Order: sequence, then C-alpha cells, then structure tokens
Amino acid sequence: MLKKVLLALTLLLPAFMAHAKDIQVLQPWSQELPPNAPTVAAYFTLRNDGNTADRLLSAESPIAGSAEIHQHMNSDGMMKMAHVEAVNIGAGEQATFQPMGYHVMLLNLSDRSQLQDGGHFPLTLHFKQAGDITVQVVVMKQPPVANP
Ligand SMILES: [Cu+2]
Repeated sequence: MLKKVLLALTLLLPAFMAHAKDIQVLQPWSQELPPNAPTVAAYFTLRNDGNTADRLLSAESPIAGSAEIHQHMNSDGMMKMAHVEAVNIGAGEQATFQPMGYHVMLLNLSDRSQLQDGGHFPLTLHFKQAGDITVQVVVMKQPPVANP
C-alpha cells in the first residue's frame, strides 16, 4: 500500500516541472549582462495544460525592488518596451517570453551576486487562476538552444 502511494507521488513530480497545477513555467532564463546593467530581463515559456484560460498578472523577485511585465514592440521602425498589464494564456495554449518579445523586467536590483553565467535567482509569477508559482531563473551567456 505504502509503496503504491510513493510510486504515485513520484509519478506526479516530474523533476523539471515547476509545480503540479495547470500552468507550467518552462526553461526560465536570463541573459548575462554587464555587471553594472541597471535592469535584467527574465524569459520563459508559459504553458497552460488546463481547460480554462489563465492570466499572468505580475511578478516579483527577491533580487529586485520591482518587476514589470514588458513587451517589445516595433513602433515606426523603433523598438520600444511597453509595460503590459497582464498576459493571457488560453486553455491548451502557450505564451513565450523571449528577447524582442514579452519579458519580465527586474528593476532596482538589490542583489547582483547571481547575475553571471551559471547563476540563478528566484522569480515568483502571480497568476489569476494558478496562484503563485516560483521558479529559479538560470543566468546564461548564450540563450538556450531550443525553446520547449
Ligand atoms: Cu523591459
């Protein structure tokens, strides 16, 4: 009996998944920047495995005074960053946060000790349905080769 329960628990906990709810946060990463860069961007793919739409409302990290959801957009040939209120992820859909697209921008950095290649820092994402999900963002010199 106990063995069966343990086996079931093990099957429910795939190592790379952030949590057991409907929203998966895949491959969270950040680009290594010069040591004095004023801000840092975090990227990831959100996948909604559930059958209701969800919404990323905000984010926070202990290494930053604040975090904002941003989008890069081309306006009259100029790339600009705009603050977006929230990002929707429909049932069965995914949203990719990547350079030149959506990103979480970390402002007023208070701890830069992990911001080099191989470092990592926590990032908590607040979803309307799924609640809070905390992931470890890996700092990389080169972007990950393949997106999930
Ligand atoms: Cu930004």
